[in-house]
Amino acid sequence: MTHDSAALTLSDEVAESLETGRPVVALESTIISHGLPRPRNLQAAREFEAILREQGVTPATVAVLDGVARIGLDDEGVRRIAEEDLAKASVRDLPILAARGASGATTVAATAHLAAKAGIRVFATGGLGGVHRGASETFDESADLTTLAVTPITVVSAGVKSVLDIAATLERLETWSVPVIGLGTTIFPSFWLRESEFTLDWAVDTAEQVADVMAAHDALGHRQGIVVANPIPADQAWDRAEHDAVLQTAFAEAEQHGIRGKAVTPFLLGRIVELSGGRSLEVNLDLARNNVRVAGRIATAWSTRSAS
Ligand code: PSU
Ligand code: MN
Repeated sequence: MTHDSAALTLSDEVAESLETGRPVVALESTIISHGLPRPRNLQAAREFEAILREQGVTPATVAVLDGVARIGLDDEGVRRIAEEDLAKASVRDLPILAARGASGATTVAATAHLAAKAGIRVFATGGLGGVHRGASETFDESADLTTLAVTPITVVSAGVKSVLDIAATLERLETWSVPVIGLGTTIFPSFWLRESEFTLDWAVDTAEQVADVMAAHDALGHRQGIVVANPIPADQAWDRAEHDAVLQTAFAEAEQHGIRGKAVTPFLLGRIVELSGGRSLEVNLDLARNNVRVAGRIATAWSTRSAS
């Protein structure tokens, strides 16, 4: 069976799950190719998929391979996103990769865009991209935000990394009318830490309540994404003092080396892993696994609701 349209190819498993109303969760590939070091990244990509399968949820890892936007990868595809030096592909790169038959790992923006086009409603990532510090001069704001303004998908994220300007990121999400809901908390998490100094207006306690918001959002005809902010459990969070010290050094180095634009996020993530002796990586993996699990529950609640 083929599920090709001009722009997208769904794996058989993903196509069948969507057709029969079974739960599906999209997973991004940039976190694998640029966000986590090799060889741990391959193991992580497989683990994220396995967590969903254990919940009876179909994983749809998204990437562009040889010009084809793939929704759901086979073993070889997962290996490629972990081991090849792929381009970091945001939404604007998609037509270029397609026309050239080239490959790329999709960011939150590109993954959300493609997954929503395929009819997937729930997506798990580590941390959302956002407004970078100094953006009032550099204009560096992730397309993750503008894409969520026009893309109907629920993204589970551990907030945004403390390397970003969190206040500005939350302001932009407000401007674009993207709902932000804390899961069990009104404190916006900051990726490796459970907290930030910013609070949210709304919290829910269960996946079913997230599905209720999704249904109401649809009923109102809203077409934005929804951000579910899922803090890392307290016993898995990074020590704040170490976190602050490592980030300060990584920032200073990015500045010294003149790192700019789309290279900033991968540079900082890589240096933070090195400077923390791998501690930040463990936290990153824990929070991502946690988000995948929660996304699985939301997708299950959503498919149950849609079936009734
Ligand atoms: N957060 C992570 N790891 C990552 C990213 C975010 O914990 O690898 C990636 C995501 O793919 C996100 C992208 O979409 O970084 C944002 O990059 P930029 O700031 O250049 O838009
Ligand atoms: Mn950027």
